[in-house]
Amino acid sequence: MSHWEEFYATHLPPTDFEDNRILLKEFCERHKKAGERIVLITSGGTTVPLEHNTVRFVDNFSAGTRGAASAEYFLEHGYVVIFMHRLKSLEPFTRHFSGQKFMDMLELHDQGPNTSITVKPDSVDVLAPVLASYKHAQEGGRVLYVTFTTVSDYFWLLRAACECLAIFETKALLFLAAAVSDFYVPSNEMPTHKIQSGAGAPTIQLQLVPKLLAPLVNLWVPHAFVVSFKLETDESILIVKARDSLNKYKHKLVIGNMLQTRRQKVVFVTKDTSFEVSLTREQMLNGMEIEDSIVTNVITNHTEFLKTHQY
Ligand code: PAZ
Repeated sequence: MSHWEEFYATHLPPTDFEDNRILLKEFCERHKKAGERIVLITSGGTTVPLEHNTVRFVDNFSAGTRGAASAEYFLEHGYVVIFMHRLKSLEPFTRHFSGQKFMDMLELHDQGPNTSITVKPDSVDVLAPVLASYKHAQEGGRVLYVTFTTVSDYFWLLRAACECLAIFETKALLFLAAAVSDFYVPSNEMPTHKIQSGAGAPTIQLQLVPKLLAPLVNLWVPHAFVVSFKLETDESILIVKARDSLNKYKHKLVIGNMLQTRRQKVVFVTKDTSFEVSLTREQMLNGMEIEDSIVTNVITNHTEFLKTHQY
């Protein structure tokens, strides 16, 4: 049994798995009939529980900005979107109004029984286009939201999504932006209950998470256009690691980024080329998002691929 098969054999699916599988199947079949292009976006970080009744877990930094912003740009370009994200991470559209930002857009007219709330005039310009795009996506059923929390949930959901996406063949694009843990505590080595401090500091042995890109590219969606992301903190190894990944898994594109500069620049790495996509200081000050350029470039690559790989 391979490492990834062993993982599925020893980890139960999440409780909402069957419901999500039905949603994914229905969504894919409906849009396949309409002849659409589809993108699966994974977004946000996975957790690694330390106990079955989880009180504590290992987590990572990802807020899901990349995935949520990219989903909006893919919708703008006419793709239908499966947005597979970490529960409570950023989502397309609502990300613009998270936290206090939303409250600050509103005005309260406190007039006793006739109290009303309006959107401040200068916020209408921000709210209106986002609301219009949200309504278009929602009313056309163009986006499906499915969530994961743990690395094991992620594994189950990713395979199920791929199995449904396979019918799109080359028209399916996978945009794997989630920050998936590389290490975990296997289910059979995890204590059932909260780790007690009375026994002293625990020694926790993490193991390597199997790499799902191998079965994904070779077995689950062999005709799809697969894009993975690679995050590093040491710039000197970024392109080398991205190329290694391409050589190993034979997918189409790796987008490399550095933790510190990921909002300003990324590097597109293909089998034979690498080029930087970046924002100027002025573009950043004007509120432009790098995901706009990332998605435009990815779609150009997908379109080129479709010209030569259409069945
Ligand atoms: O979620 P976010 O916008 O804060 O960060 C995005 C990102 C850095 C997680 C993504 O661009 C990425 O590189 N994902 C893959 C990480 C990795 O497994 O190397």
